[in-house]
Amino acid sequence: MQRRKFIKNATITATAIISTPLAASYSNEKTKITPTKGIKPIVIATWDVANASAKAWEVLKNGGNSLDAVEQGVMIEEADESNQSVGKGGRPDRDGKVTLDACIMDHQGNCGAVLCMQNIVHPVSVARKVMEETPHVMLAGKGAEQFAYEMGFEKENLLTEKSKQEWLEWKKTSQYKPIVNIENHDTIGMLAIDSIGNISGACTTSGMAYKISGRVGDSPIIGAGLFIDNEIGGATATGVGEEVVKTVGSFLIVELMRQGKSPQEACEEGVNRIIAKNKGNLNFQIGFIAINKQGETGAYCIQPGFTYRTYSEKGHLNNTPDSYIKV
Ligand code: SD4
Repeated sequence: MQRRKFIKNATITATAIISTPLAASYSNEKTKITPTKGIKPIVIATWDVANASAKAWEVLKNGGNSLDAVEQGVMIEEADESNQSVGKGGRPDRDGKVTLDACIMDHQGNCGAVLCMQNIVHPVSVARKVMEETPHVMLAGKGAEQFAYEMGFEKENLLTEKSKQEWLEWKKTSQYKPIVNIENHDTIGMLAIDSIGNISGACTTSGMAYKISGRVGDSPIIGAGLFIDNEIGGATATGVGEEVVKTVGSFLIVELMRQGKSPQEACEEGVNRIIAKNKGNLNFQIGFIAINKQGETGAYCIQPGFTYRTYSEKGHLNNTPDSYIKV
């Protein structure tokens, strides 16, 4: 049976580079919270991804839905070769292969993901196809790539000359040091709430630079790198994915909002859980952003240096959240 037919006929229920300016001053004090007033529609995205948030806003402003907004938004970063953490131009694994992870989740709780996929510029769109065209949630490696070709995606070399030269340089010492902040460009997690109040999210990355071949982080893992519950809100993560996976970070934040916390309070608690597990060794970055059903937003991170974009009728802002470690 042709694979495409199988997909259609299936009856299975679908159910970094540490820049090391670290350890300035640790603080356990409660940080001052300035909650963002609720507003809809709105898009919120990790890092200073102005073109991506502008694209998502264009979709929302024209009455588009939140799922299209987040997909089209993050596609901008996937195609941007100058962003070396996402899509084409992403830094390779230690063997020189660019492997991409992405996921997407809609307001009905549907989701799709691709893990460790090569040669396709837009993993988020393949993830959406997994969600919409198959009875599955995740496809990995060669299977994901093969599925992408069957869905009409084209093969493309993702290793740009710049990323290749940097990798060749790295190979001289082969020291694995996850980057804390790649200023302005990093894994993109995006959440949007549209004018009828539906929330969707997407997350896409090339993962940690020079990772062991086959390594997958939090970004394509529903509940870790991204989670949406349309009754409550959504959350997404950036940073060292292993730590986010261990606390099922994005799911945790949504559940904390369900218990009554604001997006800001929930992000702080999510980061604090990770800090509690890593006492004395906070030599890494984690940043969370979150949105609730009212369109209120929040964000928190371990290290200074993380920023996030919001775009609503109030304007297009590059925001600097509070961090656990102070400058
Ligand atoms: C990962 N969370 O693969 C991603 C990488 C990232 O900032 O967000 N870098 O672990």
